[in-house]
Amino acid sequence: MSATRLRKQVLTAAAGAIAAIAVAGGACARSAPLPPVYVHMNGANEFLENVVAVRPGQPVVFVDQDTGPHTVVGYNPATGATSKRFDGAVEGTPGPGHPVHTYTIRFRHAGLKFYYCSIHAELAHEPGGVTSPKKRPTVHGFGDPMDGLIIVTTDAHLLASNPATSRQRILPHYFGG
Ligand SMILES: [Cu+2]
Repeated sequence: MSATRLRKQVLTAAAGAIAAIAVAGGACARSAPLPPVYVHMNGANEFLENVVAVRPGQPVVFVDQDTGPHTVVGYNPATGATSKRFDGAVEGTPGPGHPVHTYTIRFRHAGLKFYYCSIHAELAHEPGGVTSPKKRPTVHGFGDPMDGLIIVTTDAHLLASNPATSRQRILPHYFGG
């Protein structure tokens, strides 16, 4: 075998090995996706886990275990503008034994993602220039506006602070559970 041909074979083998490592690395990354963080609506016109922390790219799954529909709309407290991308809606479920509806969103960058349900809350301009959700006057029985906050972060302490229910897709004792 000539030296040139030998070198070519070695290079080909090396390239193959590098490609195999790249494929294995990709497969490894895909085989361990970030588990979703769940936010539940289960009958009180509130987001049960109204503050959660997630990693960039980690899915947040809103689960409607209520009979009624809800929306999940991002807004900017500084400007009052609502988000075009963070704009979800979930249908209610008729009762036990029926499937639940969900809405999933991921955020690429770290930051604070405020949201509210436009059915049960409305945005109001506050003194000082901030906008925050208020309970809709037409919604009875609940004092708090239906809103929440997603903290997108890589901070391990924040990520470990999520309530235990945020790791469960379906909570028992509610519709769909
Ligand atoms: Cu709602």
